[in-house]
Amino acid sequence: MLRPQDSPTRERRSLAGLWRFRADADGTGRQARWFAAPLAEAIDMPVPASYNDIVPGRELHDHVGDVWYQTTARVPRGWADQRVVLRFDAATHHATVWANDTEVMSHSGGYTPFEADVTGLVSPGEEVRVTAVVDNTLTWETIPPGIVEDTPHGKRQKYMHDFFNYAGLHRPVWLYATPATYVEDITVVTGVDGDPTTPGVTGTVRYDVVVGGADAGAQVRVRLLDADGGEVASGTGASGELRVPDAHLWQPGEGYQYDLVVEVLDGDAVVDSYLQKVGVRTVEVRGTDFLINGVPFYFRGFGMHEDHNTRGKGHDDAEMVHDFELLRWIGANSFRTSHYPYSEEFMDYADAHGVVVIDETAAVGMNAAVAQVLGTRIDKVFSPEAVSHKTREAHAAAIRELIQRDKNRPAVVLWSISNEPESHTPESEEYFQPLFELARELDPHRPVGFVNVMYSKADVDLLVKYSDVIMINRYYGWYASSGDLAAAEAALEDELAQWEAHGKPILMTEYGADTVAGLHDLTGAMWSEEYQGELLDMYHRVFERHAAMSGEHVWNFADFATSRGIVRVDGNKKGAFTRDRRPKAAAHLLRRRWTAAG
Ligand code: GCB
Repeated sequence: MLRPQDSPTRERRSLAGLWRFRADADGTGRQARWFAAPLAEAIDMPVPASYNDIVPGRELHDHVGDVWYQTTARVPRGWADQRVVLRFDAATHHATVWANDTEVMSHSGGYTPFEADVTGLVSPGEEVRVTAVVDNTLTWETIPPGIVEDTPHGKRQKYMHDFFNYAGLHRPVWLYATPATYVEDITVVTGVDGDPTTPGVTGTVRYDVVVGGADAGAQVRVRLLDADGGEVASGTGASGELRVPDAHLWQPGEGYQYDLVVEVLDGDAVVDSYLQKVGVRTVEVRGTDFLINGVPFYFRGFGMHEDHNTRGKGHDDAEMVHDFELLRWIGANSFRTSHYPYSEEFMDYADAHGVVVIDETAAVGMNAAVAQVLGTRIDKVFSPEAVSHKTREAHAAAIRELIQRDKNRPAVVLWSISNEPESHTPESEEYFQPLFELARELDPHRPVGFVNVMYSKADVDLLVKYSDVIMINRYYGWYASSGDLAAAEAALEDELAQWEAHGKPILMTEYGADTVAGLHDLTGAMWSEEYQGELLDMYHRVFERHAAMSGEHVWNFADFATSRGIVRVDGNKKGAFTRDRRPKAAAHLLRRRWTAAG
């Protein structure tokens, strides 16, 4: 699904701002048709933002079930004879949307966009009332999964992952207009002719355009412009390959992008025009090397979270640019979108600035042992009563929607289809094998993997054989060999040697220690800033002894909110930065290490 944009033939109107909002704890709003009138007893709610922390008190923070959002927007006068689309960049986790009194769409999956053609329901120059009911419930049939308990005190949401279940309209909402015949989809695949490390190499841009609407057979023209606006290649027809002599490659640290101007023609007249950014680069796994443009790439950075005070997972440009500036300051060259697809704004920024991304679905929490640590007991995760074939259908949809959304992004070099599932049982293998196949079929051009958990080590894991790279999260010195860095070092050493035997690149996708900013100790006490630094130093020492190591992503970029429980004090404290982005001592340590390397 293409992102809305302004172009010579297109316009968009943001519906960001204060919406009317009402929680619907009893779930009566649908029957009572709350969409059919101005929302009664409503409060103001900012969009985009998570609703949970906007109002003091437990009620909204812990709400389970439906909430209602409503706004009115005036459809621009100039949109007569246009196709008008209503688009939500995300609604967490399920939403049904009405334009005036008419239901126009429903969607499940909290981190990917959805849209509906509302042309027949709106009039240029008139107002349209947009209502969305958003349900934050997680069940065994959702991604991520969860369990709702009906208690005498109300519904309680349990989940098996370690970040707070922020919900609502986290990302922008748009009304946009296209001509009746329009560019519906674009797929680009880039490459180079010959050895990408040769100066002056010729780049290739394979493109496929889908035209939608009144005249789906209309003629297509494409032009590739360099960053100065000069035309470097052009073509006609819905599919083809452009050649770019002396290509300026997209590379880590330098997000050089070409503009692919895709035009739908009626004779000589341009009917629709869409600008697709294109970064020419190659990605390949060869032996234990992860190559970008033929050069071994070592991932330095973090598993992150979309997580901020007050707005929760709500997108905000200032917070986004600040987070990227902190990544730059610390010398990071990459991050993982742990544990769900991030906003398209965030991904655009990574593309534009050459920050490499491991792009992850929201399939997190399929693990009884991890659930136990976080306080939820599950007997058998991969079973008809828990993660079943129905969960897999939702998981497949999550993979499809992620790849569809991010397939053209140069920054994305690797898909992660799940974080820390149980991966040592025949049931987990049976569940995952078709999902690996699906991801490869959807994108034959990028490596695919999953993130392995410490409870499914090399001697028992059944899934790494389906992965192009080995991504592992390890907490020696924290959850295992707690506080004992000598034992932790030996165990880590031993494990890396075992993984190395697979002959694939190894990425440490998580390692770290909870650390209370300002807590200092000279006796090796856990939770202190000194311990976090000693633990990171120990890991780095071990990494340097293993040639297959292809990357280090510290857990986490910043402290973040989690559900309540006895293992978290005011959230997860493994950040190099605090939640309000102040550096802990570890941030300076990482900066020294990573800026020296890069
Ligand atoms: C993990 C998970 C991550 C947690 C982290 C922790 O393995 O992947 O979501 O937050 O450990 O701190 O426990």
